Amino acid sequence: MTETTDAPGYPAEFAERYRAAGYWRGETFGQMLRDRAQAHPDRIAIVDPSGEGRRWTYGELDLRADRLAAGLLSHGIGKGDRVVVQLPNIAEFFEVVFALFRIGALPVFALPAHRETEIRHFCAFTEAAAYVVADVSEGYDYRELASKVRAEVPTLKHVFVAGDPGEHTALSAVPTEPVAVPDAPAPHELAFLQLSGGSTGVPKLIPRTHDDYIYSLWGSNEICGVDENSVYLCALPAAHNFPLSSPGTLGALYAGARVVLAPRPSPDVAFPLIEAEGVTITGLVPPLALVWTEAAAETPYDLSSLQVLLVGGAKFSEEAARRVRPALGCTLQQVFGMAEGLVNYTRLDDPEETIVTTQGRPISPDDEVRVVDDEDNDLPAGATGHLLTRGPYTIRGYWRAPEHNATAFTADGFYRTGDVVRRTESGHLVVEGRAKDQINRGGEKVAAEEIENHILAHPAVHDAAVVSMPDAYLGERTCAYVVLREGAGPVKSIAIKKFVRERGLAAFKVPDRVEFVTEFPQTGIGKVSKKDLRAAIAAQVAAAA
Ligand code: J2J
Repeated sequence: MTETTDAPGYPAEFAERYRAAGYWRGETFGQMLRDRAQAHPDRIAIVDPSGEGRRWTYGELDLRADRLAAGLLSHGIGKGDRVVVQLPNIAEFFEVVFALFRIGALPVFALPAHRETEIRHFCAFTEAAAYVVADVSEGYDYRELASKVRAEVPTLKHVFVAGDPGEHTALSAVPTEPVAVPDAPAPHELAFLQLSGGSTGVPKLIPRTHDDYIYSLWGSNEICGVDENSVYLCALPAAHNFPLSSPGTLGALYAGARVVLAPRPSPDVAFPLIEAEGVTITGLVPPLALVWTEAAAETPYDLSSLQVLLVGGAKFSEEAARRVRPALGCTLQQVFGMAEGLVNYTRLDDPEETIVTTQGRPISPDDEVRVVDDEDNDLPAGATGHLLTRGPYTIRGYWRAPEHNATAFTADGFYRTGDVVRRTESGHLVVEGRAKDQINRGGEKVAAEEIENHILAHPAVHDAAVVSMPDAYLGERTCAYVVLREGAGPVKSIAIKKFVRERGLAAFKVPDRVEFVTEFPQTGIGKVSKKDLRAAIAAQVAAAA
């Protein structure tokens, strides 16, 4: 068992099976980078066009990770310590995470969009020893955010800043001469904590091991055709599980390929990089894939190197999917994945109909997939129901969340994905809906309960219910239904939005629309009927269109 008090591990019989089957290769991230650097030190690993532009070879990335690892150790950061990493798509992201991997400290992957409330929670809940940020990115000063959080979280001893450190410590001042790492992590141990999209009041943390995550990388590489000649463009935020691992930047590094970092995913930034670097593969969420297919028609840039476009994170409509190959001249690969584990891909040689109408099939022959009814009974082939899964890279429980784990997983260890799917005869999954109380805003996940709690803190609010509303561009946006307190004066929707924003949340969580009502529709058992609210706002949106 890899069981710890922090996170339920894989039962011994499963771990043995996954090792025997060759899925778990007994590698760690730290050693993996060392092996690649020794095999081909002069090959380019990371291209970062920001600033002056940087091109780090595998040898350089390896040495930087070693030096930073030594510096972090000298700052008292060591095995098992948590370090919240909130960096944009810059080369330092990889220097930092590989340094942490090497010493066995656990990166906690925050997104650049996260703000004070989220970062405070990640730092406090994980009792983080350090927080790593960029100085200023996209006009936002992360050093100020760090100062606030540091004042509030006693365990947080260090803030390291890529760039001008202000009152904190410059990341560039940390590296020292490489040292032998005491107690280097073992393959079955935790490598990092990833964030869940979540449906609960605060985001849950996902504990991933070296063994399990590395399997998802090389498994993805095989399915997506990533090898040492590939060039992966990281257009989405690097910390997100999709661009990190499906096959993502870490998959590309595993293959000895080249990673190109796009500071933003828009065509005006990404297309020139595709031409200049000969990008062969990249991943996008559906709204961006639509923007790219439209922009490709008029672009002066040569996109002919692009072989594969992965699209996932939210449902890609069949109509949009059909446009990819004609517009971009590459193969579409739909990917339906989750930071908790299971990742499905359409295969490169699947018939075009399968590619445009399904969300793929699992990476592993040992990914167990069940489609069940509300009582966990298996449904007949082809029926639509809840997706449960267990397998060699799917977690058995969230980090420090025993109560939540009791319901988020079945007694025999299947993860309840909250997704509603149908399985085709070929074993491909079609995502038909969602049972979890979450809004999927073009791939960005918003937990309804989290936003409801923030709205409820408003003094004039009696009750709040957040639901999805259809949106032509993002697929879904958020609509907050609000019941005001009796006697509360008039409140405008803009005031509710401003209130939520000022509570220090990622901008994508601010409700797109606020509707005031005097009461909520009820279900038979007296709960708020979100189904009715969704139907009501969908009708209103349709009528206005
Ligand atoms: C419909 N819903 C999808 C799809 C994810 C690869 C790709 C995506 C993620 C990801 C990831 C979907 N169609 N193609 O981690 O490695 C929704 C489902 C799922 C949830 C997971 C990866 N692809 N989804 O999106 O942890 O609801 O991971 O359960 O952010 O996104 O969200 P997340």
